[in-house]
Amino acid sequence: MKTARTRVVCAFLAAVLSMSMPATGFAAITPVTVTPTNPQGWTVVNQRSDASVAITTTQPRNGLGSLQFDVNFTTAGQDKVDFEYAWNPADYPTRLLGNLTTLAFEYYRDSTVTTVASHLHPVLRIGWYNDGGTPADTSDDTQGRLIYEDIYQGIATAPEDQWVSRTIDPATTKLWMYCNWCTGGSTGVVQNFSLSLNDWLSGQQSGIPGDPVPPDLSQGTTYVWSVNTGVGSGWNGDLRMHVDQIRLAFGPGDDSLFNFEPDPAAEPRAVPTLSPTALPFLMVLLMLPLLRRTGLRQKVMR
Ligand SMILES: [Ca+2]
Ligand SMILES: [Ca+2]
Repeated sequence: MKTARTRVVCAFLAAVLSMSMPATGFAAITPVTVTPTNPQGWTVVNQRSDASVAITTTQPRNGLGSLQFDVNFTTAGQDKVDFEYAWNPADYPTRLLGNLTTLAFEYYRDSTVTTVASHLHPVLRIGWYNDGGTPADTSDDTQGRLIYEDIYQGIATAPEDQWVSRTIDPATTKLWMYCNWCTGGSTGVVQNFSLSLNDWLSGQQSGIPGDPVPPDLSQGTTYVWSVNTGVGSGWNGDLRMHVDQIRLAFGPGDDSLFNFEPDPAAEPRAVPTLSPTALPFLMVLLMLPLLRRTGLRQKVMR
């Protein structure tokens, strides 16, 4: 037969064990954890002297960390840095622009540091590469980026001091194009800010006279070779902004959610918390010695 104290201990242990049970339900996909020592292919690119980017614990999202961009502005044009995951298109032949099913990210704009224009936030870019329909001939190949920004969706002010989730809809979300090497070797912005991904894929598009001429992306094969997020240049002010939860999918078989986190060694040990139901049992346990001593003293004083 159990004593009263045994029953209390058993109840307390049951309460503690119930707190350690995993939560029910599963995420749709398992995130890829990107850390400073295991960056999973991500790296700093296009960094200029006023800007930095690192995984920090300053503004955690989905865990203990996120990607943190800082600009301490001193020199015009030096306020740029990107973080990028790039791959060889030959290794991922099904990562085609036309196969892109999900593109999403979350950003955070910190009002206590940021002085740049109110519409600015970390942008999201995908790198594309078109073979011109002649895989064996590189002379007609072109490449560039498609870029997401709130301002071209009619969002004039980026929210501050909160995480903002954005998902690119291929049919409706506007993406603008930068040509790294477009038709005839032309480079620069294609000034057309009203086209969706589906529009870009539908046929020949153009900017204004004098702009680089993008390829007709309905022709040949257009690979995606990178995903990239970054700040600047030309923003001309200080900033602190964060990014986390970048998701890139080419159908259900190639679906990645990148979660930026500190190295495991930097993670504090989890401190178990007590549920309201367990607290009374713990208090009884802790007070048992005191109760016994108090009872003994009362006996002596009688
Ligand atoms: Ca070619
Ligand atoms: Ca995170």
